[in-house]
Amino acid sequence: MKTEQSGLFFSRAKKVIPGGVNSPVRACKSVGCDPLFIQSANGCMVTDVDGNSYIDFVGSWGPMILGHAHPDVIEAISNVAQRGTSFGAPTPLEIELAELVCDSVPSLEKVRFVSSGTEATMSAVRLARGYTGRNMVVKFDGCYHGHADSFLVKAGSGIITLGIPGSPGVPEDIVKNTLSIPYNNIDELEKTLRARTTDIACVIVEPVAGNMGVVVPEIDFLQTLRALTAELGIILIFDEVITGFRLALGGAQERFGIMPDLTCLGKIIGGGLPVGAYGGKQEIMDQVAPDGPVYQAGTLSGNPLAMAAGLAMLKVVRRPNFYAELEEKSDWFAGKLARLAENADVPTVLNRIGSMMTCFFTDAPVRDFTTAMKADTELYGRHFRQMLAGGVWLAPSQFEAAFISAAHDRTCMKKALTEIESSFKKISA
Ligand code: KE4
Repeated sequence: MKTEQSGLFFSRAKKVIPGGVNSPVRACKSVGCDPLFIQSANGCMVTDVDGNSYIDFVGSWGPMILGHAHPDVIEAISNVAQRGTSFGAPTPLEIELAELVCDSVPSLEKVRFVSSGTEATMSAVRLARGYTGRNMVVKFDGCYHGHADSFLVKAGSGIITLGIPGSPGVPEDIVKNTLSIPYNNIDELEKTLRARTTDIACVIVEPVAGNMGVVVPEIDFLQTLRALTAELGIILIFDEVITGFRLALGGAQERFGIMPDLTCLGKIIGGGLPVGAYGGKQEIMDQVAPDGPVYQAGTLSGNPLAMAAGLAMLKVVRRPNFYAELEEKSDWFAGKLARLAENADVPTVLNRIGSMMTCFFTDAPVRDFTTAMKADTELYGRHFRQMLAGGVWLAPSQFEAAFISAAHDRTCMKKALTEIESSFKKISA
């Protein structure tokens, strides 16, 4: 596999961009290779600058649920771009997308658009603090909510991928207000919330964790979390940046039937353009400026191109049977993968819900950060490189999710499964 052009671009990039990338996990440091630079993508395929094409299971880390370059999304962006790209003033497109998002996500009465998932979660936590007058935030080990200071405590995604404990530059004064406790541990949750009730503004949770690899909540974890936060007057924030419009039209809260007080969204709602959003009960959202005192702002919030892309994306996922068809193909693929994992010559455990999944290289169930961290990341690196050589693009980290899109068909999924079977054999040798 030729990678000369990617190599040249990487050398050039490192001269002007830290690590040669604009987001650390793209550097492929944990999987023992240099990043490939992408030229184009279409459907379930991405093509690098050396002309190599790959079946894509990263999906831009979640947004590309339709597959790449969906014609409706491209047409919507092109049409709106002809009329200008940003006005710094409200547009009808923002209302249309807000109405569609609120109509789709069960707990949303009002929503505010921002430009990233980090902005969404950061703003939701500020709102919870402003609304309750309390300062403490409870999160869960291995969950990742973006790179705002409050969240860089035992976080997932790039933080565990790079094995960094947190981050320099985050003042002790900030992190002292963040409590991180084990995911799926009801006893610890109840003990923490009851012990610090009057200090805790909110609990923020990935209702399905995607950033320590996929970890599904155990049956009563989310129900207990909702009951306890309601009883104790603590704001419950569902970080659905990954699960929103992924696990169902209404995200994890629809799939599990649990209503948070605030929801954070991102990725899919921008159709591949920079959009985040936070929303929830009108009573809470009306505390946000300019109506309320909780300040949050953004030059490009509600950007017309991003709104158009998000609208085009949501109109497709709202079509009848979209999620039923995505579930069916994901079921088929995960069933085949589970059998390969069971018969693999290497210890593997598959965690999967809907169209998101992670194959952990470990021999014990993965139910939280501690068990996820037992995975053999060196073996995952060998698997990643083997799959890349076979024309399959996986997340360059054991602690991320693989995604199936509407563009993945039986042909490409069968090819990927063949490569997976071959890789399991080769890496165990
Ligand atoms: P962004 O600021 O990256 O748009 O979103 C932050 C975020 C918030 N909440 C959840 C549950 C998330 O998964 C993310 C970002 N996800 C990672 C990958 N899992 C983004 C990839 C990257 O950092 O490059």
